[in-house]
Amino acid sequence: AKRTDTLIGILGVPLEAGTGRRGAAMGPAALRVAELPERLQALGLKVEDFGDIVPDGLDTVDGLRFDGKAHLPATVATWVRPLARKTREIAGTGHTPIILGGDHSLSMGSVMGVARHWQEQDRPLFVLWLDAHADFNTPSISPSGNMHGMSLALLAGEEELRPVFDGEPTSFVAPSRMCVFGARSIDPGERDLLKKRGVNVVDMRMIDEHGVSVLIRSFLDQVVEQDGVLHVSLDVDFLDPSVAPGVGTTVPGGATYREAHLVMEMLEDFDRVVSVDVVELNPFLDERGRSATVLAELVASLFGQDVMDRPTQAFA
Ligand code: B3U
Ligand code: MN
Ligand code: MN
Repeated sequence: AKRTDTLIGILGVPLEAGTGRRGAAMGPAALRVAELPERLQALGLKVEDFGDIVPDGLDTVDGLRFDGKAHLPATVATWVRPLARKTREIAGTGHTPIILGGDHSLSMGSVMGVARHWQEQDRPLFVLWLDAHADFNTPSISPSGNMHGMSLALLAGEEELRPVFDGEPTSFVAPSRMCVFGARSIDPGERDLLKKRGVNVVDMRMIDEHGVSVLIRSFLDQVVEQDGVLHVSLDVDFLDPSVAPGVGTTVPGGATYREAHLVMEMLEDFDRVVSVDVVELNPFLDERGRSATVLAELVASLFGQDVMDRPTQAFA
């Protein structure tokens, strides 16, 4: 189904300070080389590319250290603060933001921005976190200290992470409105915290038993019941490494090419996706652009690329 009235706003975030490994800063460039914007244009969408975001100066985040328990938190803050402002602005002008990463710590900014926008509109925002990991650590429980493993915890409002936004509240998405989908690597402390906060976690065992379609549908039904809107955060490692090898932390047993496309197609039918992040692509580790191309195809699928132009399924 074509959606010619959708106005897309693309924004690159060449951030890699949230990972233990370099290369993700080349992600936005690789996704543009894979013609992600052109693929959406070819579907009839209006696409505006806002280029790459410029971080604030390090002097603006003095003293952000988390007692040495997090790796480069000040640098991450210099990116996610302006990103929150910019994403809110892009959403405010009626664009559907598509944020090209960059590591997953960027979602601290992108989701903060869109969450504030939708709060002004009195629409509950839900978050679908397509990822091998839950990214629900805090500095005191993280085994690695890497900030990309903490973004969802910040968005759920964990007090400990508030300094990233200079003490501002970060609880704009209720944990019950978050769904981690595709999980297969969760740290012990992280697992306890997820349970305590009541985040929905769909792991690979559930996907094997029930299939992606039933599980995605039951989450989307909740969004519809509460008349909400949906942010989709797509981590490359949601996919199996054989499909998308271009990522720093490969975890075996991920989603297949077909499962991932089915999720995207269901999201397109659903028609309530208001913003998207594509994160963790590491072109330095990719094989001849394969992963970048798969991601560009998946985003096209999410915005209406299909084989038969079938009528949209009924989502009441
Ligand atoms: N949970 C681990 C591993 C990890 C999280 N996200 C990624 N890796 N990409 C951590 O470092 O917090
Ligand atoms: Mn992630
Ligand atoms: Mn991950």
